[in-house]
Amino acid sequence: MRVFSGIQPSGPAHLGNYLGAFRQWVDVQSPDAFYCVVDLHALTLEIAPDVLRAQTTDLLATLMASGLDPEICTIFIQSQVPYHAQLSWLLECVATSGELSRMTAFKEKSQRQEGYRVGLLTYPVLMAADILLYETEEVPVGDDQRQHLELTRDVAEKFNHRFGETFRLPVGTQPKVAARVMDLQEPTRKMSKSISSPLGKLYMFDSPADIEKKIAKAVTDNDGEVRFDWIKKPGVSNLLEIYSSLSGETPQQVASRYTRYGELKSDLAELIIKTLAPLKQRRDELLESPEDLYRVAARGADKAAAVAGAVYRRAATAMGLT
Ligand code: AQP
Repeated sequence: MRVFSGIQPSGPAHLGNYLGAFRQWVDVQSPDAFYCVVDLHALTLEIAPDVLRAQTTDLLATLMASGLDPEICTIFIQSQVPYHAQLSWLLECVATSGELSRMTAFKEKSQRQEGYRVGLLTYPVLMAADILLYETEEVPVGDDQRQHLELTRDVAEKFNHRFGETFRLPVGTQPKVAARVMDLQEPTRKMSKSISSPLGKLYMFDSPADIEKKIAKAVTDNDGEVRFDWIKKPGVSNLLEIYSSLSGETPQQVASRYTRYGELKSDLAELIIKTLAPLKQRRDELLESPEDLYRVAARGADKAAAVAGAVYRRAATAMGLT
């Protein structure tokens, strides 16, 4: 099964990235799986060059600390494989501005940038290129990426229809629980690296004291009942779903053990700290030798380019490029 997925180095990874994406990636890693730090996507935000480089390195270490093994799957950095940007241009000449301006992420993020960058509008096309270059069958992602996946399929279908069968149509897969981890302060919106407030997002490698503080301050409600109900109790349901994702129980089973928010929160904080501590240790060790991480990425880029190059040439030829 050919698998592709990626993460933007727009900040350190948070709990949503880990539960919604990385754990699925580890579950389906194989020689046919390609995982990518999509640094070109991060350029759509205001980001200093040295920060972008440091965050890219940090995410390579984070992915490996989360369990991705470069001896099993391919791990690489998007900008080191030029076919991503090249295919993106070809697909920009297929996608329409109407399709792109309907994307929810664009609507949200463009409001936050005065005179937003063109890349913020077109990055879902780059994402389509990322996926289609690997003849991907399955894209393990969080629930927030459904709309982008739909666009990828639409663009591929349109291309195939106009220029002949070129791209395989991928499907997205989501975990059963925690496919959309919500902001701890605004539990009706997803936890996000760039949009959530400092208390709203819980980084994978926050200190134990910060994890305790953020979970303790997580917004709940006033009725005091521990019950799983996304409509009436989004804050508590978010905590229950995170708990369930880490413990393997259902959210309802977790809820049945608690009568007070305080106890649920302190046990959840403890569970998060216990789960992430060994990953943090491994990530810190990996960051001690960044040259080894870059070697892994360079080897990954060579393997990725061999696959992506063939698909890019097929698409370019189909469109009439010589
Ligand atoms: N809150 C979330 N819950 C579950 N999964 C999530 N993912 C992101 N947020 C959540 C999944 O993590 C993978 C990598 O996402 P990304 O960082 O490349 O882009 P994003 O979805 O736009 O994530 P952020 O945190 O919101 O980043 P910014 O703020 O920079 O845009 C994807 O599989 C995603 O579904």
